[in-house]
Amino acid sequence: MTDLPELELYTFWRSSATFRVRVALNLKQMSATEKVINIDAGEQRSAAFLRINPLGGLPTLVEAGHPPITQSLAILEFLEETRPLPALLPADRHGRARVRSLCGMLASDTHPLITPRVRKYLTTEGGFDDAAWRRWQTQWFGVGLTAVEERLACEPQTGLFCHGDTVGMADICLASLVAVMRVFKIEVPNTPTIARILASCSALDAFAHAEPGRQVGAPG
Ligand SMILES: N[C@@H](CCC(=O)N[C@@H](CS)C(=O)NCC(=O)O)C(=O)O
Repeated sequence: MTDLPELELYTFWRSSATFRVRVALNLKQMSATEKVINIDAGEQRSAAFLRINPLGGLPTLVEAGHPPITQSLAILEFLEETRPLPALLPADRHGRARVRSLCGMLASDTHPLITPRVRKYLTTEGGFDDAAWRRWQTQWFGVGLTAVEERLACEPQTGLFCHGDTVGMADICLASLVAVMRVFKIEVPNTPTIARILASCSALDAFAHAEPGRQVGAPG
């Protein structure tokens, strides 16, 4: 792969946003050297990592000689432009808008509510105990997935995957949310279209190899 840039990916095994990038790299047969930032040990708040990603979030992708790229959706778009095939976005602009909209519902509106920094704030400043945090996670994962299910179930563009019969960015975002729900043992609401699409995703090596439990640092 001499035509491809040398990449480093800052990761943590159970990071949902990092899962997205791993799947995209796998689908595009690209590779990145992983650098583990241990969220459980608070390494994302270290001065060294905050210089790379001032919000202290994973993932971050670095191409030698260029500024770090933060935000998983920006990274997915960067990978798409770096290696266009297989395409993770549809060819038509309405299709691309739909896929980006589904990605936004999952990665921008749902996932941020359950990140470690939100947990830290709610448990130290907001009076949340473990049970309250669990209810919070269940609530916001549930709201996000139910809304996405409503769209996927009734929009004609839905196919074997979120958009047509080809795997793409919306599937990656969908699978990333459910992967972390499984890690935290959060019950997935009854969402049959999502369940069917996730079964198609899980059958692909690109998704299977990105599973949190298979990453460096995952509990045995
Ligand atoms: N919107 C960001 C989310 C980044 C993010 O919050 N990542 C989580 C892991 S999935 C994280 O590193 N959290 C650290 C913290 O909240 O302290 C993205 O899509 O990259």
